[in-house]
Amino acid sequence: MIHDTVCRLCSSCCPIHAEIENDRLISAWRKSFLEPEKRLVCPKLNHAPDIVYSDRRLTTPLVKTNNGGFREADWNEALDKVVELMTRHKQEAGPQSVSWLRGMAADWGAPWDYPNRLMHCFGSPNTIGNGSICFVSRDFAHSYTYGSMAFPEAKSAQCIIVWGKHDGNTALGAAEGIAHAQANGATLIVVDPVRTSMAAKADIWLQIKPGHDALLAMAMIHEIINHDWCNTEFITNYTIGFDALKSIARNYTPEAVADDIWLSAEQIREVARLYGTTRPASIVDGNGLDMQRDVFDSTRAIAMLRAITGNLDIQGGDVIPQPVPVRNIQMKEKLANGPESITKHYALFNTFSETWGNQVQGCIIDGILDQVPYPLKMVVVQSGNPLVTMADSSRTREAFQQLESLVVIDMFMTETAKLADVILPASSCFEKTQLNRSSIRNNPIILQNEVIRPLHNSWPDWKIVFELGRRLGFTDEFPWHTAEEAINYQLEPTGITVNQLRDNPNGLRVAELRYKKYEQDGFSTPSGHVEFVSNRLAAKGFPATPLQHGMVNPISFSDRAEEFPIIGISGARDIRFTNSQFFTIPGLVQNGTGCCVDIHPEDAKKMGITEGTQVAVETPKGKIKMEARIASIVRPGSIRIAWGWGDYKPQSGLNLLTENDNRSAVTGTSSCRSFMCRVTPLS
Ligand SMILES: Nc1nc2c(c(=O)[nH]1)N[C@H]1C(S)=C(S)[C@@H](COP(=O)(O)OP(=O)(O)OC[C@H]3O[C@@H](n4cnc5c(=O)[nH]c(N)nc54)[C@H](O)[C@@H]3O)O[C@H]1N2
Ligand SMILES: Nc1nc2c(c(=O)[nH]1)N[C@H]1C(S)=C(S)[C@@H](COP(=O)(O)OP(=O)(O)OC[C@H]3O[C@@H](n4cnc5c(=O)[nH]c(N)nc54)[C@H](O)[C@@H]3O)O[C@H]1N2
Ligand code: SF4
Ligand SMILES: [Mo]
Repeated sequence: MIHDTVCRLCSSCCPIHAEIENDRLISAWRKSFLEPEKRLVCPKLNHAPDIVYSDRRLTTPLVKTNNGGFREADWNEALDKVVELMTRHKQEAGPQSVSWLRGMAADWGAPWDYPNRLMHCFGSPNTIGNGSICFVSRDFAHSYTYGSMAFPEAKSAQCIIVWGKHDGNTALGAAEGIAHAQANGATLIVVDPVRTSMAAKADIWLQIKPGHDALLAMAMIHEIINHDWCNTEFITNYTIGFDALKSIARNYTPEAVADDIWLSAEQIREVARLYGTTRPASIVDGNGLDMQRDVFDSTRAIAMLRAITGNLDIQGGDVIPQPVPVRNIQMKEKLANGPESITKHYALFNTFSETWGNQVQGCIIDGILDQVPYPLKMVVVQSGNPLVTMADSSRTREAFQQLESLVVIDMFMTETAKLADVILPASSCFEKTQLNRSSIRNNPIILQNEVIRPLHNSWPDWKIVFELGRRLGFTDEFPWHTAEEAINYQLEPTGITVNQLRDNPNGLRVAELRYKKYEQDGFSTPSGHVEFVSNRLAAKGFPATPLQHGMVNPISFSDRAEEFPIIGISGARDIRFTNSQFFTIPGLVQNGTGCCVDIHPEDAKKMGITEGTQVAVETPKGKIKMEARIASIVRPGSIRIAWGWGDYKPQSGLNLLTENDNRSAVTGTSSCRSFMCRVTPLS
């Protein structure tokens, strides 16, 4: 039988077909608007049965023994133990001493709302996501400019700028849209310090200096205004603060920024001309901006490029979403007059959206190690592997080792799970029904379906949270015994039910697709207009317009460039893996190829390094070992380091090199993307 569902093996949430026989997953493949021979194939999805039926899956709850090992437990005992720990810490140090830390794998829609609801009932404001380094800081920047994150409709664009994104490896549906537009004659511009396969296919590739995107965007804004390529009608009717933007951008002419960003003034002018004069044009911004301290200003400046050219909310431009009016089930009201969140220093970021909440995960480490702003005693880690994926792995490890109580909800025994007091085995994405964020942030709603029953003694995440809620005494707040009941409750305001979604596997729309919604509705900002100047930011002492007060050096350890002369770039999300996942799947790991540092031939020669040499990469924070790959995909003086290997090969964990000390005051983002380092051959 062929079933419809959504793949959640990475955050792209591709709609898929799954072939099931006798409750067993046989194979799965992506749905696509392209003819079969043009479709992109995902190796992770091809290996989905190997992942699901891996003999390394956690099969039953585990409880730590006195000698530091684990013993098997049943769900009753394991959940009672979690309740006992949470209750004890609440009595001793207050409910805020318990935190719920979320990784990316369980999704950010309903599966993010559930633990928020649980923790709010419990009295703790500390459900924390990793959004300060993934997606949410960009969402914040878009939202503070025009009310919500705009979605590139690259598929029907005539000019596309891919800015710090590598969809060919990370979001195959989006990559198909870009390829389709290119085949129809669209111009493709890629802004990336690395010559990715997307950059290789581009009409223009801007090999920008890592972390310096805000300067490029401001120079383009200046150039477009200077040549009158703006959409004057849009600016006059739907924006505020244009004169201020114009005057600040004047400080960032192509000539003024070119050397600092490794580009020529001609290159900047040409890209500004193409983007400024081709309609419709869309900009695909990505995670290359996210892990930079300056992400908020670079993304705002890019957002403003969309606005001055009038590419907002038009077909083939960047579209303002039509969110699905689901019920907010987080029960934040339970926290009224309760303790402040451990991320309280990021007040604007914490409150810019109804549901994102707290996203500065670095605060967890401060709470454990420095008791700042107050002590954390217990963390529940769900669907994340912070020991590998959080910046500054040594400090993160120290913190989790010192932590009094740790619970981990995962499918596999990770570096993080090894430190846990209780491990709860989660079901895979094929074993559970859920409502993902990609569905509710914009129409249509597409349901992720349970296509096989939960394996072994694993439970779906929703069931774990609901059962924990009931055991903590919140029986009224968690009345649901199936995923369907909970989803129907959340969907009630839309009039759509799970059954209807199952009857319409390609999705149901709550609202008809409309462009230029601003003509009727304005933008969801305080002024109702696109805001080139933000009074909300100014009131809190932040730059009202991007780069109003210049830019600090965005690259970590720049003050120690004499000892650490090379720029390290965390990059190369591999199409076979998702962050720290799937390295134990034999068909995907293929003898470990890919665990390497890309070094330019000129640098390699100077350093005495040849293809395959084992090298050490070092920063003031730590050292890792990898193999050298000689490749002119990076500029001399910079290297690209493979991402995600730290669970499988702890000595190759990239975040041993990164820092969490210098964070953006607005979004708490540290620059775990770009840092000064040195490379030495080991043999
Ligand atoms: N230096 C550097 N640091 C980075 C990044 C980088 O590129 N460079 N990337 C950053 C980004 S964008 C992100 S999103 C984070 C990712 O950080 P994490 O979310 O910690 O990353 P993953 O390695 O994907 O960990 C997911 C864990 O969830 C488990 N899992 C999978 N499916 C499920 C499920 O359905 N339920 C449950 N309970 N568990 C499940 C997996 O086994 C895995 O252990 O890392 C960030 N850190
Ligand atoms: N196969 C696979 N797919 C994934 C994931 C995965 O780990 N593997 N992770 C999922 C997750 S959690 C996320 S957030 C998305 C991320 O997906 P993407 O946004 O595509 O993220 P990356 O591939 O990490 O980085 C994008 C590009 O940014 C470039 N870059 C690095 N530094 C800079 C810079 O300073 N400026 C600019 N302009 N570019 C820079 C990198 O070289 C890279 O080519 O992918 C999701 N999908
Ligand atoms: S890109 Fe691959 S792993 Fe990610 S959601 Fe799509 S099919 Fe799944
Ligand atoms: Mo991410």
